[in-house]
Amino acid sequence: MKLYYAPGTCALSVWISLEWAGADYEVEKVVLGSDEYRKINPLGAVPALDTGDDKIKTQANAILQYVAEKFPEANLGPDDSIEDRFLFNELAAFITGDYHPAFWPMFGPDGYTTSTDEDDLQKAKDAAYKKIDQAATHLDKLLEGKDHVYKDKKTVLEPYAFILSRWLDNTPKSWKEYPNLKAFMEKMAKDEAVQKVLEESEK
Ligand SMILES: N[C@@H](CCC(=O)N[C@@H](CS)C(=O)NCC(=O)O)C(=O)O
Repeated sequence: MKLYYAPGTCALSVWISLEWAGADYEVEKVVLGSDEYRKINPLGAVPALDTGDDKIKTQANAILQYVAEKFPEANLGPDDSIEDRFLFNELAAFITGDYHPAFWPMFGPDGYTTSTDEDDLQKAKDAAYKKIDQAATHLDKLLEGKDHVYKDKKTVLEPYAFILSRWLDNTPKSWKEYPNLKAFMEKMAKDEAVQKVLEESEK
């Protein structure tokens, strides 16, 4: 399979998950939103995963859950009961539906106001910082007294939360200021696959 990525993006969470899963894969760096990449993913966004069939897979949450299911021996998905699967889906929906979009006006404030005035663009970013802090505070609470995002096990949700939380360094409040998140980030930073992906993705 082939993962399309760009440095620093949420696609790195899929890359780390593929490493954790022991998958046979390759990666290709793309230019977000470029005409060439839109031939792969018409939305111009990463991640996209080519699994060899005629439909390229997109959407981080869906791809991460696909990786977990494709490599069951790596045990990176939810436990079996309906309550366990609900909890996993609830966390995944929070990361993909609340946490990730909170950052969008920070990265692209011009998508959130029709004004081109610098002050207005800054206001869009400032509004984002508030939403980001709310979501990061929620994640910090979820991690209270825990080493993992989901229950007491390593899952694909961890690289997802980790990669997005690195973006907090572009806000007025670093991840270091959320105590439980800080411990989680420091744990993840020691992981060999995480280190490998961060290094290779910057080449
Ligand atoms: N809904 C998509 C959003 C993906 C997304 O926003 N990816 C960012 C990088 S983290 C991106 O490619 N942005 C560039 C763009 O949308 O043009 C998903 O969850 O996979």
